[in-house]
Order: sequence, then structure tokens, then C-alpha cells
Amino acid sequence: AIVSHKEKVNGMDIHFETTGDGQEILLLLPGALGSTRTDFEKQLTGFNKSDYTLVAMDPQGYGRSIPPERTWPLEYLQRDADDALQLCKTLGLRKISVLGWSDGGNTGMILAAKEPALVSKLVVWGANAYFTEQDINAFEKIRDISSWSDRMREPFVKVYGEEYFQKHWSKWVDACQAYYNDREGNIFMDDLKNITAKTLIIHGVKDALVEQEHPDYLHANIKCSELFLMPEGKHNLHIRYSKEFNSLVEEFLK
Ligand code: TYC
Repeated sequence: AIVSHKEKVNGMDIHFETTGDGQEILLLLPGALGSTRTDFEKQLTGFNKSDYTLVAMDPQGYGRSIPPERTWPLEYLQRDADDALQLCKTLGLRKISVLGWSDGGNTGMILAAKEPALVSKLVVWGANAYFTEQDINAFEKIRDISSWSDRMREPFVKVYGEEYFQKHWSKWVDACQAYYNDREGNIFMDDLKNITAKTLIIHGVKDALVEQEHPDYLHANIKCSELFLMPEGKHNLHIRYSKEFNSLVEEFLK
């Protein structure tokens, strides 16, 4: 069974779901405007429940962690990482592995750099420590959700309704631009050297939102990292190729 919970974290009611009763705790962090079920259904149902306990979190203003309505300070990813850390402390977790997709991968790396003693292993995909002009242009192209395919848009609209989703998706693009304009695109490059977790970086070669230079940069700058390429993978490789993804990650975590 997948069980739904709320805990007070930094003064907010943060929603998360858990499943499994294994020794090893996996914290799953979703992408921008993501949530436990939209992003991680295939992992919550597919992972081995006797080896792992999965904890999938809705960051503040996402999924069922509303209210509060989402806000977008300049360091919104650093703030999400701090919320994740406080949730771990509240739950009394002392050793975890983190799986993070896209923005959630960035949050996971910031957390692993900040609390090396907490994070023993780290898996990130669709993630990046900096933004280039090309990245920002790619996000700008998907700012207007009416230009998305129904298949991509509907899961979000189901969670948020059209109005909240369009408003905050657009604010997400603004927030990425703010990292680009105010910090020369540097999201957390200087933190990478502090990551001691054994790290698996997965990249979908057909990812239209994340250029190959990003996983290459992460691999070059995270000490104990390996890079795995999925030739057919796009941004959502953990959903589209969930079986391959799940066994790859379980093998890495062993
Ligand atoms: N997951 C991406 C991120 O966190 C955002 C994203 C989600 C992009 C869904 C496209 O269809 C998409 N940066």
C-alpha cells in the first residue's frame, strides 16, 4: 500500500507518501510543479518493498502541499532542499539515499552537498547545476501550456486546475531566468565539490530540455559519480522506461 502523510515542515503542512518496509530509505524529489503520483507512480509501485522504504515528497506549493500557494524566491531550489532536510529531521531519518528528477535532482544535489552525513547515495536525472542561454530559450518555448500536447499537460491540470498550473509554470520559467540573469546561470556549481555521496547520473540522450553538457559537467565535478546514458531516453525516461530505470537504480543502490 502507498500511505499518504502530512508533517509540519518549516511551518507548512508538507504532504508525502510512503511505501515499503525495507531498511534503506529512499527520498524521491519531483520536478518542477511535480508531485508524488504524477512523477513517481512507477517507482512507488515498482521498487522492491522489502529492500526499500520509499518516501516521495510534494515540495511546498506543489501537489498536495498546498496551501501555501507556491512562491518563487531567487534561491527557490535551495529553499526546497532545506524543506527536504527539515522533513528528514522531523521523521528522524539519519541515513538516506536520494532520487531526484530535474528540479528535484538539483534539490537533491544541494541537499547532498549541505548534509553529506545524511545522504549516502544519490541518483539524479534531467538535472543541471547551471543554466545556459540555450536552456532558458528551451524553457521559454514551453512557457505557454496551451502549446503543450494534451498528454503532457493533462496530468498537471488534473493536480492543479488550469489556472494555478499556467500561473506557476510561467513563474517557474521566470525563476529559472532569475538564476540566469542575477547569478550568471550559476544555480549551485560551487556545491558539487562537497558531495560525498556515491552518485549515479542518468541522462536521456533525446532529452529536449537538458543538453548533454549538463550530465557531463555533473560527472566531472562530483567526486564519486558515474554517468549512465539511455540512448532512447527523453526528459521523462523514468516514466517511459520505468522497468529499465528501476532495475538500473536498484542495482546501483545495492
Ligand atoms: N521536470 C522539469 C524540471 O523540473 C520540468 C518539466 C516537467 C519539463 C514536465 C517538461 O513535460 C515537462 N525542471
